[in-house]
Amino acid sequence: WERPDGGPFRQRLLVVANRLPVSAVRRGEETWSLEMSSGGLVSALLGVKEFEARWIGWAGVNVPDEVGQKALTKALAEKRCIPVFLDEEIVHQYYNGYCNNILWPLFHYLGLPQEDRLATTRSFQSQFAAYQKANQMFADVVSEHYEEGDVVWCHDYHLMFLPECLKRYDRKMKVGWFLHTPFPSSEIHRTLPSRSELLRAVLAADLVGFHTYDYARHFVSACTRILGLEGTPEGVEDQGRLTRVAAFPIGIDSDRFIQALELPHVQENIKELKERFSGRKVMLGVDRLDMIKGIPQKILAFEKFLEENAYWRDKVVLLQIAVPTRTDVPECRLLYMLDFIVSDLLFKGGVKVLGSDCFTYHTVLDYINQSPESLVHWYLLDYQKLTSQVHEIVGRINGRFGTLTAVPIHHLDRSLNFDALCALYAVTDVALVTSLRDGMNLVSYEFVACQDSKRGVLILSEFAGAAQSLGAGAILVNPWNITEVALAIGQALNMTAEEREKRHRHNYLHVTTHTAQEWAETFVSELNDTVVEAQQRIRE
Ligand code: ADQ
Repeated sequence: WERPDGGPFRQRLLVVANRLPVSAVRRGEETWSLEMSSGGLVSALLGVKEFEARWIGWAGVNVPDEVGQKALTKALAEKRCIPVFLDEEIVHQYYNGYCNNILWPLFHYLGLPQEDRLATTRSFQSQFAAYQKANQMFADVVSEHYEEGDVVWCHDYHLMFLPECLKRYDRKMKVGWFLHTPFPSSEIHRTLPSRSELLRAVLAADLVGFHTYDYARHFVSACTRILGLEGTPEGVEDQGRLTRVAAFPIGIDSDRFIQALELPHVQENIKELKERFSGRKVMLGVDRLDMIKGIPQKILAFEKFLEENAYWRDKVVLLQIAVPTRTDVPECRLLYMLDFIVSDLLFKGGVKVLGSDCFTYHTVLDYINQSPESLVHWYLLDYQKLTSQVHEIVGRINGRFGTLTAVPIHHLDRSLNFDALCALYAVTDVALVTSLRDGMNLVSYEFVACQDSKRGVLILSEFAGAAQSLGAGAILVNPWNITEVALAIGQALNMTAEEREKRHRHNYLHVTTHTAQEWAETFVSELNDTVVEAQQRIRE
């Protein structure tokens, strides 16, 4: 492995995440087209100059045939990516099931499957087994490519078992694990049936990282309360072996945003947006359409603000950009299954009217539980419910406060390209980030990076990790309290230029100095140091 400038790299780094940073589309039996995605993790690692990084992960497609697998492996190698091939059944049980239906809601304080999701609780064991199996499949691929001295960095809640699998393969492997979501209070974690196994598996890592000190503290408490281990200021100790636990708050590649604003077509776009919304203050929400992002609550707070502030009704517009998420199981497949289930119920006379109220989940659920189609997961329904709920609220508010020429809310169910996103951030007066829980929330960072000429106001949920870094410059809110958020909107719109300047300076300094590259460098060098210290301790 060599650097593009010909010099030697300090070290090889194997980054293991559930998804590779590329989308793969099959064009022929042996032909694949690949597109690199540009998430925070990708740009963070691109900026890490000292390490030669390889990605290991699932390409997001089912490739059952050997010819296709070989061709995809070859194409991915050019992008420094190594695929893990997961079949459909494993993806359903491990990814849709255990990761997204159990761990994701639990880690965001939405609890374990509730009453109308009991079917998933019953299939918990098989999902957990699939989770362990999938983690072992990732470990097998890592071990094929691992060379002594490599650093292996595992990412996120999908791969909590990976550190244990890797250490079983080679005890001397340098293994770090980082969680991108919150780690919940130990009182929440202890409700998880597989609570101990997961904690022990993570503790096999040398270094365990979180976005905030709170999450790190919660993890240590879970280990002390649930496993009875000893928590120290350094981490968790088990029979003389220390697993280091620490906070590594992620950042963004702020220069990329700042430089994009200088591009002529972005400047042109900014000009168009300013003309389009002239005479109105622009409020912006950019989120993946996910339960944790608090989109309905945000829109209801905006409605309350309009209700109580008639003066602002024709002077403010909310742009809500919500990119659909977790669409890995095609909607048509889900609809087909539901159609199949409902027709069968109708046939049996189980459901009389198919209105939303009469379409009782309990009845359908019992059916699903006995049916071979039980792979339908309720979280998918939750995501669909969320989409229609948001559409309904937006429609109502626009009907209520809109005029023939303007509506108060523009809601888009789609993703924007990077340049368009930067232009939007730059013309925004008030950004609304009202996540109900969020590991960090990079949208708040991106907004701040693009605001150096406008000095807009950030309204930020106190339940986003970013509240700990941008709290002093933002207006912090409890997103569940719609009245409080409505008041914050008024405060932001009426804020003096002097106050905005002061708050913006604080946040801008933070965002431009605590970058994604710095985050990645710090984690990897801390991991190296941790391993060296552990070896010294053993020698002593
Ligand atoms: P996410 O939940 O995806 O990440 P976030 O940190 O806000 O949340 O990052 C979202 C990214 O997607 C941002 O870069 C944003 O620009 C982009 N994005 C969102 N909606 C978009 C849209 N409509 N169009 C275009 N781009 C859009 C998880 C955790 C977070 C944590 C990150 C990183 O849930 O809490 O901050 O990982 O660790």
